[in-house]
Amino acid sequence: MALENQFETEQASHETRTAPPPMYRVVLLNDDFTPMEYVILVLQHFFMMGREQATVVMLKVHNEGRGVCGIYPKDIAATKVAQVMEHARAHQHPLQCIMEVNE
Ligand code: NFA
Repeated sequence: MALENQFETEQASHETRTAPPPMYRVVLLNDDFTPMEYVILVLQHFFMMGREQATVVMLKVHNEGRGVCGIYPKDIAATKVAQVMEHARAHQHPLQCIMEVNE
């Protein structure tokens, strides 16, 4: 079926389109103990940032309490959170990483 005919067919049959699935923000939270250098390395490693962007995000978390690392489909966001939390745990840093729906 041609794409431009789908709307008419949906209207006539009282079908509705499903919304695209929501995206999720991965957010880092500030604490008083995790070293700044460690946070920069985490952002570079797990979020594919260069050193300069990673430093900007780290300082935003440090100064404002939280900062967005990236926005992803749900399963990818959940994997990033789990990877960061496990890495921080293994290195005995209290760094917290969460995900939240982006709307
Ligand atoms: N606030 C931490 C410090 O002063 C640095 C930090 C930044 C921690 C971002 C967590 C997240 N060492």
